[in-house]
Amino acid sequence: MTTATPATQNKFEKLKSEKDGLALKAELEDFARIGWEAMDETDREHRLKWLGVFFRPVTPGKFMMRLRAPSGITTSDQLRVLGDIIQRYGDDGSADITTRQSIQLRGIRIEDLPEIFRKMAAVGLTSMQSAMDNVRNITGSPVAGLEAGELYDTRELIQELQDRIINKGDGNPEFSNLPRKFNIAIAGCRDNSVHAEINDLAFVPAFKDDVFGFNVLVGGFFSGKRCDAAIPMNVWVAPEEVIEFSLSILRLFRDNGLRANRMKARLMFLIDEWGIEKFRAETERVYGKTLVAAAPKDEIEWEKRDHIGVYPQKQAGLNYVGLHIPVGHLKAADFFELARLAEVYGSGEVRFTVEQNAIIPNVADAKLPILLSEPTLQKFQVNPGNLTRTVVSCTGAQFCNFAMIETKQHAVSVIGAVEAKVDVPKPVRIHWTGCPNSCGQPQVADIGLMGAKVRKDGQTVEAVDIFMGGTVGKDAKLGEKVMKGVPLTELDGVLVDLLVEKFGATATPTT
Ligand code: SRM
Ligand code: SF4
Repeated sequence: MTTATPATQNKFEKLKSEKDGLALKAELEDFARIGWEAMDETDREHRLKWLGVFFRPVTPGKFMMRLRAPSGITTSDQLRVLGDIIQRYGDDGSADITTRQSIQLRGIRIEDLPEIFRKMAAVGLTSMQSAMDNVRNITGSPVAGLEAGELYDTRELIQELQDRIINKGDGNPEFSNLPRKFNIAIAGCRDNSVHAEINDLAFVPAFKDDVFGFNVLVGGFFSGKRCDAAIPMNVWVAPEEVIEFSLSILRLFRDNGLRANRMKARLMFLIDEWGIEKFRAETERVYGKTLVAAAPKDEIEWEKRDHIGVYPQKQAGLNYVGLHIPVGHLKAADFFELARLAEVYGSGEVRFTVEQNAIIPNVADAKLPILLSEPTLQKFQVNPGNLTRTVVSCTGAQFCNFAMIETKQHAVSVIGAVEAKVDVPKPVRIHWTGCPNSCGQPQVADIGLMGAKVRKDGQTVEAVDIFMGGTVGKDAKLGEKVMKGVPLTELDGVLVDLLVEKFGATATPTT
């Protein structure tokens, strides 16, 4: 491991070397007893994140919990437990679907943590190692195993990889001290619904000599200082090699990744330092087997889809139904309702997407009309407007202290106002993110909005920088900043103009 001497270690390397975040597992009962104010500050504000629990400076004492949901898959039992956990916090209790297909709970009190962990474990839920210098939720197609045109059902692979990385939820010290966060995506469909190219390690479908496998991309990341799409590593792996190969990359990163400066600790900086040839050779050394050169072509051929609406599955007579969840926000009652719908109409499963929406799989043809007439589908629609349906938003200022602006409520109100003014012929993907950290992925959107502050009439006001040109799936490319500092009060007008000029929108006829 490339370690600095204690005197030159940055704050995070120091706190990690003093005590592993996983050690807090054994201290939860103590924390519950003494309360958050009496806790050691470093444990409370940093190390708890190894268990997926975040102190929120914006709402001190009300913690956030980030779960893991490999491929975005959950069950009705799990959703009921999540609803139950937040219900007791009244107005403080809420949740959000994240841009990595997972769930974050809010309002959590430290005194309840031991019981919460017990309840979650009983239904197979974990938040282990979901934050800080760990591997984040592993993304995969939300319609894996359902989609007629899929090339490979990635569900088991993703679950097994997660199990190996976090030791089935017990925590795994082998991977609890990476130089920085690490994102993995495994795509088995032709539409790249996982945004493979923005992950540190991504597997995209590719045939080598007619055998199915994956081409490997490495180094993709977004940060406040730099954003890069992942680059090809010139490696092809068969499905059965994905896990050991991924663990080898993690070991390589753990032992060689740059640690002195956190702004330069993501995988891409190691690739920069070594060059991709050396990076490949070193991976081969750690993997212990000869790596196979990439297949000539990635099988990413379809336009990006949002999975909202009703779609026939490959299983005859069954459908998956994608529900639009406005900015991914859920209350306790919504969890209970999604669980009920999934049990009554489907197979008890609900899946989440990187667009912060939900899918109910396995709905029989005969049950479809009744499901579609459920009152909940007025709120979580299957056919929202072309702008509303694609809005994605990060947490923003309501809970995130990095935020320059409030995002989720603005996203709903601004897009609602714009949609009332124009008709757009097809969905335009609009992503909001509260600051340059880019959790809302503005660089993959048709129109990306990044929080900023500007001076207007002598006052500092909330604004956005506008990004355009992001494409995902076929010919993926990161969007670029095209406008700076548009005050939120002027944004609907600016968006209307952009939609008319670039996306064929027309003014809504007035009656
Ligand atoms: Fe993120 C930090 C929320 C996806 C890049 N992100 C944060 C923190 C933890 C900051 C904080 O402590 O307040 C945010 C928590 C706010 C809160 O209370 O919710 C936060 N990030 C999120 C989520 C919840 C946004 C959302 O509304 O969905 C997403 C959780 C995903 C998950 O389930 O794990 C989330 N964050 C992302 C993504 C998108 C992705 O992974 O596809 C990115 C860009 C991709 C990447 O990481 O390469 C992203 N978040 C960051 C960064 C910049 C990373 C860097 O290398 O500098 C930070 C800042 C940091 O880590 O120091 C950050
Ligand atoms: Fe917070 Fe910024 Fe991430 Fe939004 S983009 S959740 S404001 S860190």
